[in-house]
Amino acid sequence: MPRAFITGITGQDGQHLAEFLHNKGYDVFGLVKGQNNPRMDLLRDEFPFVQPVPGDLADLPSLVKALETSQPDEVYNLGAISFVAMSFNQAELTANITGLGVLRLLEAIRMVGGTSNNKIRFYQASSSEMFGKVRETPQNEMTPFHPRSPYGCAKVFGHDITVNYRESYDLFACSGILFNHEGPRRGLEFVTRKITNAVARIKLGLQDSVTLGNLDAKRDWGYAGDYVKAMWLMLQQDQPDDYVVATGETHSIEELLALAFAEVGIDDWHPYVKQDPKYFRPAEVDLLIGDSTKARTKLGWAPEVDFPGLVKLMVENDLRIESSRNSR
Ligand code: NAP
Ligand code: F7E
Repeated sequence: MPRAFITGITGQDGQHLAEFLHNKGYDVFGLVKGQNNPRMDLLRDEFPFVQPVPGDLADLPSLVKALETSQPDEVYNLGAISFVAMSFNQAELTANITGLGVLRLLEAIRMVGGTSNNKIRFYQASSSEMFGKVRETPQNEMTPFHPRSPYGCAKVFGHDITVNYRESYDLFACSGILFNHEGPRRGLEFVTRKITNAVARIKLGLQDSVTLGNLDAKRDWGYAGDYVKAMWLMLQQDQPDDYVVATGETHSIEELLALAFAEVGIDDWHPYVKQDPKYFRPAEVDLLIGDSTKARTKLGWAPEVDFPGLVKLMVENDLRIESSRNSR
């Protein structure tokens, strides 16, 4: 059986990828940080097939040990401080985990896999946030980077060091430049889930309104379940390469609000939405839209869930969760 090691196993993508690889017959190992990680229960209950391995992206020896224990054929680096807003307040931590963490894991792979004929295949979770103040629209693999947050800067380092290790040490290292992808497992701090959860709670009479920041931002939002397939496909190719993964459509937060509220029968969302400057960022990424032609032609990848389908999926899930939580 092939063996996969995933950092960020407790996050949204880690959960989808673990499920996907398990269904493909992989032995799945996942890096879990902390001495009493609150998400261990989730792993044990919902993903009993995942073998947890202790460690932290800030700690090289723990990564070496984790690779020695799991002996993976494929390593997926999904672990990161991934919340852009938080990266402005904890920039050094973000640089250390989201940026330097990639370097540590690549070094661990070189140490454990050997420097020549290294068989371990590596996936780096790069991000559309690297395009930031976009130089062209839509963005593809050749578009120059102009990050607008400490998170974006750390991801540029992670991306560049992945390319550099591929070119310097002949590692099979790929970088997936993924645009926003969401779903029922998305953290409540991100705008899509914040909205779908609030809509469910408003419908059930559990809250009156939702307070947001910049409503003008536009994103290319896809479904996380579709995007983890692209990660895996990258590691099945003959040659390592980098790919943009996106839907090619962009939507505003106002469109998201309209769809989410309509899903529960509310035609006018305005009375339920407030704004607070505390949710605005020091610098914004205003318009992201990805050109994933390379992934579509070379990997044969295509998204299956469209934007209205994604919003529906998320609102229905939050209605289910909130009603069962409040009927106990
Ligand atoms: P997420 O839900 O925020 O998950 C982040 C994961 O990183 C969690 O499992 C977290 O563990 C782990 N982590 C944090 N600090 C760590 C550390 N010091 N050592 C080891 N692990 C650590 O993120 P996601 O949405 O699944 O995204 C997965 C990856 O793709 C991230 O690298 C993100 O930056 C990148 N990305 C995401 C998107 C998107 O739209 N979702 C788009 C492009 C790129 P705990 O649970 O223990 O905190
Ligand atoms: O913000 C605006 C906010 O936090 C989206 C991460 O997975 O995708 C994600 O980063 C937009 C921004 O995601 C609120 O200003 C308005 O313009 O949901 P988000 P993100 O910043 O796009 C990229 C690709 C990643 O790589 C990241 O890891 O929504 N916005 N009002 C708000 N955002 C939040 N969170 N909360 C608000 O109240």
